[in-house]
Amino acid sequence: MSSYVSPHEIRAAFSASMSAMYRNEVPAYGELIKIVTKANERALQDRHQTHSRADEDVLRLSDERHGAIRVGRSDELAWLGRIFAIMGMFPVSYYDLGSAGIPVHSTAFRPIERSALAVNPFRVFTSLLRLDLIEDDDIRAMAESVLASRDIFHTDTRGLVERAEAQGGLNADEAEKFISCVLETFRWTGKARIDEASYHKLHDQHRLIADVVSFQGPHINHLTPRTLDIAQCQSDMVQAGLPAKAVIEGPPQRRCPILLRQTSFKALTEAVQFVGSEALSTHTARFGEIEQRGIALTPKGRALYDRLLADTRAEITPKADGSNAHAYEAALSSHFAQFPDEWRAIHDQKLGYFRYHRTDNATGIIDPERLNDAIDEGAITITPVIYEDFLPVSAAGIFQSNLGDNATISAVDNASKSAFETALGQPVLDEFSHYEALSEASLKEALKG
Ligand code: OOG
Ligand code: NI
Repeated sequence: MSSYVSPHEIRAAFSASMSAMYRNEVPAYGELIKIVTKANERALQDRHQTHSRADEDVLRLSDERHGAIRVGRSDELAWLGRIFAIMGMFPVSYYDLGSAGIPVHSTAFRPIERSALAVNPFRVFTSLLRLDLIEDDDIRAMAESVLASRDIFHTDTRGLVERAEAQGGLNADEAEKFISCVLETFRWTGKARIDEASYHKLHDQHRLIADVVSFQGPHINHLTPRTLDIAQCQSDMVQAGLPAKAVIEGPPQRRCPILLRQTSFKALTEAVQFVGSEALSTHTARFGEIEQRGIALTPKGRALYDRLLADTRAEITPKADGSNAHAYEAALSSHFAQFPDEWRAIHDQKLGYFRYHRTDNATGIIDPERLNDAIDEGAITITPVIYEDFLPVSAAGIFQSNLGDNATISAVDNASKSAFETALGQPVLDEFSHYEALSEASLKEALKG
């Protein structure tokens, strides 16, 4: 018998510690959790809602959240990959934010298996700064040398990672130590490693560059609980006086939720002490976000989603001050009228991934060709597979609203998944093949006699 703590338990404990730390650092996050908990209770009581939403895994809801961090060096990313692996979190998907004018590329570390997600679905959206996109040579060199001299990890972290890898896990004492060491990496300190003039030079290139380069480590920049009713939360946020973002990112409100809808409250202004200065200055980077998750789409469904979103944005781009929010929402809804809003239609047109369940009405082996008849007859039922990943256009909108809305570099079209994987030291999982395999496996099981 192994005496090692399961990676899922380590992840759950880490997620809880991170949440407690962030609640302390950013009190508005605590407010947000209250709003979400209330809205979720209400949504769960509402039978009609319960019926029409994607209802997989609601049991894990109260613990569910994702966080986000940004790092500056390849080896920082690679070590984080090893750290997250010890918590049962693996890189899924490559997100290129460069095309949206944000100088990073990213992945999300998350549990992969359904059973692991059910224990605790904590994810961390992790971005690597692309210094190659800084145009000014001197500033790029300065950023590189500042980053080169930092160590974002607690002195004991690497040793614990190596030990976990060598022995195949961590015992209870080691796991506890590991969690508290790793937590230090994400803590906000308010102490910059550079002087204020250098900070402003970086800031003038892009606020994100200043956020990544100026500090000791990748302070957690938001934590996001999952809600079943984002529209309700958005209005509750406004009521509670939280500085909510003007529009909800992602698809419009629908009966059958697809992918991911997200909104946030804007970043706080926090005190910072720069090198060589007694007086405090400020930095804004940390915020709160909420999300509502719907069905994972197939490549065909995703292409339709991407097209409808692009069509909407070609017609109207949401303004940061919210002045055209209603018009944007109306345009979004009108374009998305082309996206079927019945589970059966989404299924039959192969736009989304479903899990299949055999019922007592089924007899014998079911011919895959007769799948839709079997569903009509009630021999097989379908439930949507929840989307567990992220959307680059939404992510860019979230970055943007929290970095200042003029904060873009010139958009670049040189996404580099392979450079990212080289930096990470491992490949990222393809989300589509993963959902496909999950859906296929449940179908195979359901068709069996
Ligand atoms: C990450 C923004 C992306 C999401 O939910 O799409 C993200 C960041 O601001 O570092 O978290
Ligand atoms: Ni987020």
